Amino acid sequence: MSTAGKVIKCKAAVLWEIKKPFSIEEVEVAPPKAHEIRIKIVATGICGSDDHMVSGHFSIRLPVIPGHEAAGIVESIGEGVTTVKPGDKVIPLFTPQCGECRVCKHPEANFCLKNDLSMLRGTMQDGTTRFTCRGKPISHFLGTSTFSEYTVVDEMAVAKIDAASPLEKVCLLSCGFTTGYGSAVKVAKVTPGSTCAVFGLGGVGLSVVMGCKAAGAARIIGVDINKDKFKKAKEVGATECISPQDFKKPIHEVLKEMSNGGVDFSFEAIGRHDTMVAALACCQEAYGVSVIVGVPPGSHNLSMNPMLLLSGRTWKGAIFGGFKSKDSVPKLVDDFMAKKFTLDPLISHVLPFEKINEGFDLLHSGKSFRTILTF
Ligand code: CND
Ligand code: ZN
Ligand code: ZN
Repeated sequence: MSTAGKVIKCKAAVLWEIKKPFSIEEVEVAPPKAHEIRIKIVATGICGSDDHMVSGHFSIRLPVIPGHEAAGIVESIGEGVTTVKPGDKVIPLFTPQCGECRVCKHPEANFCLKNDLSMLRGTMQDGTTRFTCRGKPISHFLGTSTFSEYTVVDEMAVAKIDAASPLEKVCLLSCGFTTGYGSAVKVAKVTPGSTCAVFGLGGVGLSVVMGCKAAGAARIIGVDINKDKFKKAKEVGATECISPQDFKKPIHEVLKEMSNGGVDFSFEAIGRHDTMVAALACCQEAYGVSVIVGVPPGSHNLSMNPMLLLSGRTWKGAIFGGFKSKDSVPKLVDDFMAKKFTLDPLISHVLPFEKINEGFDLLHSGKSFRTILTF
């Protein structure tokens, strides 16, 4: 029996209070309105940004259904949807591509003005929600809310992908891999023979390492306080790994010494102010490029010495690896299917969706790179 046009009751992980475990609830998911799509989520990854939601760094109204890294199958479409049909394999996009705003029309930029990361409204584009639970409306997360068996997304935030793609792997192209890889190849534009430093070797940082390697970097220095991350980082391309805790000197000085005066490219994939400044300071003072990938805590300001930039360094940041989402994700899936890169090293754990809290425990204890939850 078709579910199109009807409310679907299904399970979802609802965050009722910050810093508390998720509760698996039965939620009601309303049918998609015009230009919206309802998706059956097949697999969803746990990203550091979902954890920022749990820790209270995103001021989205609670209760909320987080999750922004997933892949699934279109269940039904709203009026006027033309780019997908029921049964299509799709990836939800936490950075949409409306195609019409000045950012979408800019040849390089990708942070579409219709994104929900700036305003954190926690709603669909029309300002309302499609989820209810125990009679209460539930907020959306970055327009995706993939910690639910079914979710509703705007058409501008969905990419149709190859029907043969394995959803439990390509879900990583919905955030972690794309964000890290693009930060290296597209945002920093890492050059062959260069030296790179990557701060943070979680799922995003490992993907930065993979991007640096693909771009032909000669040296890739991984930096993490958890040495258990080093083996995997070396497997995917890091040539050396160091822990700041093993040195008396500040880590940026250690890296400058290791690289004869500063690395060519540095990346912060942790989300801390001190490491963002250290990553900036460790790159070569006249031409080094440093990219902020990690999401900082809340909306606090950081202080830095402007001399770090006056000498010639470039400091950048990017969401979703600088990729225009709806255009790029299908191509990245094609590249994955053509074996141009692999996602297996990123997947450390696969758990049934109901074990989502265990997945977050693995992230907190530093044991996982990416945990994929399957429905
Ligand atoms: P994850 O928690 O897996 O990795 C973080 C890594 O940093 C871990 O290996 C830690 O051991 C390490 N670390 C923590 N503190 C320090 C420190 N002081 N010095 C050195 N290493 C440290 O997270 P993830 O890889 O999923 O995400 C990383 C960041 O990327 C996080 O801030 C997340 O919010 C952000 C991100 C950004 C974007 C984007 O579009 N820019 C998209 N998704 C996630
Ligand atoms: Zn746009
Ligand atoms: Zn993410």
